[in-house]
Amino acid sequence: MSTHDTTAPQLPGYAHVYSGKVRDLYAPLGPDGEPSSDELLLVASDRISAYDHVLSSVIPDKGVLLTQMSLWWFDRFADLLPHHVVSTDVPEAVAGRAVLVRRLRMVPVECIGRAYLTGSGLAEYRESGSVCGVPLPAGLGEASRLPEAIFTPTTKAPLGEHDQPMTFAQVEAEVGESLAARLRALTTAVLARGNEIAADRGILIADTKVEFGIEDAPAGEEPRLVLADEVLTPDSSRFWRADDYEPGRPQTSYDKQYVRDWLTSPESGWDRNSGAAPPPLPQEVIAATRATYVAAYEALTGRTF
Ligand code: Q0Z
Repeated sequence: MSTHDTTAPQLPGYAHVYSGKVRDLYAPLGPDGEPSSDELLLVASDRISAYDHVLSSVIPDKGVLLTQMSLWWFDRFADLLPHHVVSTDVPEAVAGRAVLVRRLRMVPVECIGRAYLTGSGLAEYRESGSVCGVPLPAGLGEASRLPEAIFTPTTKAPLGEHDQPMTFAQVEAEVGESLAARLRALTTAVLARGNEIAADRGILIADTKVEFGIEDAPAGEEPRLVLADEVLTPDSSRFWRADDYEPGRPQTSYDKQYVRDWLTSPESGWDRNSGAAPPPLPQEVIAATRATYVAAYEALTGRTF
């Protein structure tokens, strides 16, 4: 099994549209040879990123594990809102790690929910006592659990640039009051329910990014929101181990801790601040990291991979 091919595959019958850090987007070709304008093929690769770099090593089965996790979550939110998946019948080369989806108009806001305080949210709280305009109680610190899940949206910056925090009023100005209120309610509901389900299975979900598509409704009705992209995976969320949770200090990452620890160890010979590409990962780091994705998938779904 190769652990080094990080390029987007050519897929007969599909036109490559776009590649993100770890996922690739294609448009199915119609009988006329033209790309479809109403469907997309979303492919999760085995690529992994760390410290803002896509690594030259891949994690075998990561794409399948994250895709199957998203599909499992979509079913758990079926009573809240529809999702974008049309079919899991995809080319053999991407079996299990691709979904055919409805092409939607994407909400132009990063919908972030937070259940625990860390990262940029914690930094903002320490400066102002609030995050994205949401006032929080005094005395919170690293990894504190919030009284309830909050909505902390950011701008969608182009690839490579950093997203900026938005207040709720800015989201309202961007998408309208009604849609903004629904985005907030749905983002916090997805995270709150995600944590209710995951807590029984030993996982805490500190925060998450939820992507919504918009579907036009008949005249006079509100446009419909559709759960799109991936949902509550370790790539879109911070997963922590409930067993090791200890507020007051940074928590270890459920999935990427071995990668980060090795990259920042003297053994890697890599300087995070040098701008140089990180070196390939040793086999044992790849295997240990793969095992964390398998463990998260199995703990959540109760299935054996
Ligand atoms: C998702 C992304 C990438 C995978 C656009 N249902 C949809 N309709 C329209 N657009 C999207 C979706 Cl999911 C969409 N992304 C993010 C980028 C690979 C997903 F390169 N961008």
